[in-house]
Amino acid sequence: MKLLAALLCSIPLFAHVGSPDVFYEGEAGPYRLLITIRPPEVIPGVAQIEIRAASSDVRQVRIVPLRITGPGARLAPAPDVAQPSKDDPKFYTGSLWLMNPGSWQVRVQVDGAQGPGTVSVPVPAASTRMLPMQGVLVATLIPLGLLLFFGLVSIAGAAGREAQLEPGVQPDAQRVRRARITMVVTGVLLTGVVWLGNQWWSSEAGTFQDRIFKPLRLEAELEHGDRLALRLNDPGWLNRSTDDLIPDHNHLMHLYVIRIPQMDLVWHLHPERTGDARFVQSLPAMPGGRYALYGDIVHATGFPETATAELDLPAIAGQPLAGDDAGGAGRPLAQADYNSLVAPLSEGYQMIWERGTVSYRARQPYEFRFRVQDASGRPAADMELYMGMQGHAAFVAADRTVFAHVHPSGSVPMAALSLLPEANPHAGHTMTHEGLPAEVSFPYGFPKAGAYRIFVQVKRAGKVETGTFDARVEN
Ligand SMILES: [Cu+2]
Repeated sequence: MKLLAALLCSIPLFAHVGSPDVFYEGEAGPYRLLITIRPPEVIPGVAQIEIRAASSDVRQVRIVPLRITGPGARLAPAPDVAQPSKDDPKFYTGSLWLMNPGSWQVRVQVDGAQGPGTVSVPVPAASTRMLPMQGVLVATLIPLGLLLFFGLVSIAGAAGREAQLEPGVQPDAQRVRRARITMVVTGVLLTGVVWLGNQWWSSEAGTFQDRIFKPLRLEAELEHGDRLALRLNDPGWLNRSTDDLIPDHNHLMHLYVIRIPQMDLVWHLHPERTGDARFVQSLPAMPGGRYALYGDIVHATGFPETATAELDLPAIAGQPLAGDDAGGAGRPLAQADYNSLVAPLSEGYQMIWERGTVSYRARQPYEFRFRVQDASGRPAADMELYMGMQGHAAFVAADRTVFAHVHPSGSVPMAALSLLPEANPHAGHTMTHEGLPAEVSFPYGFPKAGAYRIFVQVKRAGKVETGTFDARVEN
């Protein structure tokens, strides 16, 4: 029963919501790579790695898993050689065992015409479900078990009845009776053994159940009119704590607030920590309604989590948005336009989705490219960095089973990357505002088919702008 319950609540939830695959785009020395890592659902398990090189001068790609922190971070095992694809020489694949839950990195070492290059991609690993026993195995093992059980009972009976007889002699009534007693006793003993085995199995399953990832819960409540009080509630998972958070582009929590079910209003806020696991956020002016909250945090190990909540709010007079906080709007989901590639921004500016003719399929990595132009179609000249980045994007499934906060370097949190300074010398490198392009791109892949909303945030002329787009994804 426990096993069934574990199967039913088997949506992977850590590091974003329902979007476990890791997408990273960046440089390994002189080589630009798009890396996709699909962590296993069960740890220990095998992660699938896909690497696409932008240039064709890559000769060999080697991959190796390491812990992000602790002694394991320095003791690299021998790397595996990733296999180049037969059809596409720029595409490499490999698989790696992740032996323990927690914060891992996949180190990618590239060799090619321009010399060596290395990059490390953080990968959170956690068992998100218990694997069921395969049907074929059950169908094979149960008859075999029954055969053994009754085989042993009948062997015991035959031994009691005929073992001491000369060949050809019929057993007398006493021997037959003794044989029946032996069979009953054997049956009882074997039942006991099977029961003990089942106890052992259940206890092992229980231990494993404790290791299954349990997401942080977010408790949210409105106080003093427009102050949102948040608390991270740890249901207990391994040795996780809530007092080890590290800042991700200067904020301990990135909170998306989305009006539901229409997803027509979105805010990207940064609550202040007031104590262990406690945060507060002054809310901006908001209409009354139901809101979904997605709070991104990163632990000191580099392990990211998204704590979620939903709550009903009354109309809020609110405070003006300050600092890095920003808000945006889009059309209600009921009027979602899956062909629209233009989102209006302020002052007549527009955000253009350079989508091309691609039709999206689940579990494929794509480059999502957006361009900002002025009213006359010229590229925006006054783009700025928003929290050190050219842009921030949130991919949200219309049914809210998926939420992913993605940056131009991918779905990996910057805070986790900054824990790997030697392997990622450029990750902490802040770009300047000068000559920032009017274009931003995000590597990401939808985890499953369905309707999605994409909120893209960029900063222009001192103001954060939000472009809202819709995408339909096929299997
Ligand atoms: Cu962001």
